[in-house]
Amino acid sequence: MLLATLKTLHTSKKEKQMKPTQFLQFSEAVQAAMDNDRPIVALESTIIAHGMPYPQNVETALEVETQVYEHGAVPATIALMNGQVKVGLSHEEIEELGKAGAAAVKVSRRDIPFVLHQQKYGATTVAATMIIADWADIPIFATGGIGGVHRGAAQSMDISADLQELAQTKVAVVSAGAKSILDLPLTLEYLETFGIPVIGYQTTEFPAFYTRTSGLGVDYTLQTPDEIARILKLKWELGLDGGVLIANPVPAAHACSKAYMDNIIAQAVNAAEAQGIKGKALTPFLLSNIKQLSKGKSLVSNIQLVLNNAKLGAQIAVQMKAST
Ligand code: PSU
Ligand code: MN
Repeated sequence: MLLATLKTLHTSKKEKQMKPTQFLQFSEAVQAAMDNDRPIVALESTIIAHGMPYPQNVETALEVETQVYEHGAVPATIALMNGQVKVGLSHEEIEELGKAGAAAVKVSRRDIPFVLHQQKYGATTVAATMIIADWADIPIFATGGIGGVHRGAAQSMDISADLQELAQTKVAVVSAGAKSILDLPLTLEYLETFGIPVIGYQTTEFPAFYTRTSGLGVDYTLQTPDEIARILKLKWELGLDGGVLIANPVPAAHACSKAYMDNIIAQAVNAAEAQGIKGKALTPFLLSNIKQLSKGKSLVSNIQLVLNNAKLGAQIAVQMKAST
């Protein structure tokens, strides 16, 4: 009886570990990297369709891919297109998605089967990109900023599904922290509650996207991609599944001033409140308002920090393969 129960438990655990690889459509470059056991960095597509205007979104997405290549890894931009889960996009596909912009569905965990079934363009958020990267066995993912606990969440309960995904999915996300459109102290509390380690890369402070500092700490400060790679491996070898947040501050030369961004973010948050913007529309609304209010100034920082994260992501992915 006990043995039967144990066997059932064992099987169900095994079944849980089975990944739906039959749904994955790898680009040639990503397939070749997989076949040759080369390092790969996953990249998201909401940042392309909803995070930046055309054509800078496409230019940035392509530069990000170049950055990953230049640091020894292969980029795998993830999106849903024509009923397929794409792991790695061609330049033409990146262009299509960038042009589609807000017409592409913003896809988080709950949206994946619907958008596949409807054969729509789906731009994957941090949460959905983590899920698909995990299906494809890609443990490193680079982006700009993650979603988090929104200001006023005690009333609205608006907490990004990105945080819950970090709690359960075995992927390390390289970001420049989070924008202060969010309640950053509550975001860090949530990460702590769900056991998600926050690593500061060469920083003791949690960066706030446009700025290198936030006045808030990180759990651990690490100095090299090699050290990060070793600790990620150790965490997962110990069976401590779930994600890790790697916080990489925007390069100093491209950081915005805190006072300037605080003022713009406050205006954007007020506009959202006045117009009653809620749910999945809130983050894109805030992002596009900030862009307009800063007259493109914030976009320069945004592009540079994403490139910087792509570089670190590639360096960590290379070390993950090197230290086996
Ligand atoms: N924050 C940014 N830029 C972004 C996003 C968040 O600074 O592009 C995008 C990411 O794709 C993130 C998503 O996963 O928004 C979070 O949306 P929500 O808050 O609705 O979960
Ligand atoms: Mn939300």
